[in-house]
Amino acid sequence: MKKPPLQNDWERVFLALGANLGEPLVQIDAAVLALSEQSQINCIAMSPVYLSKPHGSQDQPDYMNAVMEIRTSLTPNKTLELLHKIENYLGRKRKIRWGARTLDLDIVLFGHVQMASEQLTIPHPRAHQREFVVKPLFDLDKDLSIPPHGKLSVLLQQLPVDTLEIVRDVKTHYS
Ligand code: A4P
Ligand code: MG
Repeated sequence: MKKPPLQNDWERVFLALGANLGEPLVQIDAAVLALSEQSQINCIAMSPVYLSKPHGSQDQPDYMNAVMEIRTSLTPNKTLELLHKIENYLGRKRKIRWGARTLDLDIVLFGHVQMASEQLTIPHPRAHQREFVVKPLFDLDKDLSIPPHGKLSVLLQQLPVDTLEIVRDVKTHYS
């Protein structure tokens, strides 16, 4: 689909992708494709993909995780709605919170937005505690911070980054 040129007022957004059921890498790539087909989204870059130990219930397979940078003209709530549509389309069953899933798409950062509603908290409230989010975010932009928790470079020092295994060691730039 032909997209309009990137507008300066489109928000710079970082999405976390996670999967630990089915074929995680296939689902992550399918989610990127689905995002790239949206007229109100421009995909900018994709981090390397990591294999990570599960946070929460240990009784589930390891996860594959990555972070994607996009630009969008959608609002935060419309973006969340779209992510849920893509999760459902790609077979996500919401059964157990923090349990195994075919695909989880979370909003980590949305420009400078800070908000907390019943539906949506931005920045993602647990992102700063997660090596599988902080490391790929750092791979995309070393200067980023997660408000109010601070710079990624500092957060990384407190996280077990050495438990991450690289599955796909490429950073992809789309435009
Ligand atoms: N919600 C609020 N804020 C956000 C946000 N910034 N982005 C709400 C996305 N959603 C947000 O999420 C539950 C509700 O959170 C949504 O309906 C939305 O309104 P969900 O995706 O339906 O359920 P969930 O994913 O089980 O819950 P949640 O809270 O998103 O879980 P987490 O915190 O994402 O944890 N271990 C490893 N190694 N890798 C992982 O990717 N993921 C989880 C899920 C646990 N352990 C993991 C991983
Ligand atoms: Mg989620």
